[in-house]
Amino acid sequence: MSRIALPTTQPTTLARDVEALGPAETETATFGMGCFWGPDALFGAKPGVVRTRVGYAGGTTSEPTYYALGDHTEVVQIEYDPDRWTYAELLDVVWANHDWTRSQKRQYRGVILAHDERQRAVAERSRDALADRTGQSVETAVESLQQFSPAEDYHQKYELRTLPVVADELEELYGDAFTASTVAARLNGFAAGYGSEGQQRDLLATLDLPPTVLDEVRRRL
Ligand code: MHO
Repeated sequence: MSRIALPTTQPTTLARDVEALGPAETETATFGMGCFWGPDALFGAKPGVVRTRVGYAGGTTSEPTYYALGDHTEVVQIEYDPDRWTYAELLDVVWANHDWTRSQKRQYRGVILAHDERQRAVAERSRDALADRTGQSVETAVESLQQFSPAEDYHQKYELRTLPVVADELEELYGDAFTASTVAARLNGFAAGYGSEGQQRDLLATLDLPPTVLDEVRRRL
């Protein structure tokens, strides 16, 4: 399954961003956990998560969009450092952050979309262990990922867009690479209230952004 594609021409800020925050090898995971804005921010704030994006998957219709979703589901796709996260640990975050006891309408259903047989086996084990531990039936599905369609730009890093001064500046700096930026993923998470104060302070100290933008982030965190 393909990685989250980085544009071939990378602005210098992105190169620095990847160097500072990205490992050489990453793995990819895809989860449906309700409206995709929330998990984009939840995972984006976590150290060891290198990139996030939201999109539509889990269905069969071609070229889904927000208003023509077909049988797809809103999902978050994350690229993570396998030295810092196991897939099973990511699944623990998934279970803890959506209601897996209830079946939802298809747009918002809980679904773990495995990228390969190994992920699928780990997900099935994790699901079965959860059911055993709690005595409840797990409504969240485990399936194999067939296709992923990125959502419209205005859904990407949605929480960060509530800080337009910051989102606009980053979009200008990063261009097409905005969604794939680790910095945008982190700030999106921070904007939603995720991440410790120390983590927020440390990241902000490394960013080569205009003082007006940094002030705006600090004011709003
Ligand atoms: N319609 C809901 C969820 C949006 S999510 C991208 C809202 O406006 O909050 O489906």
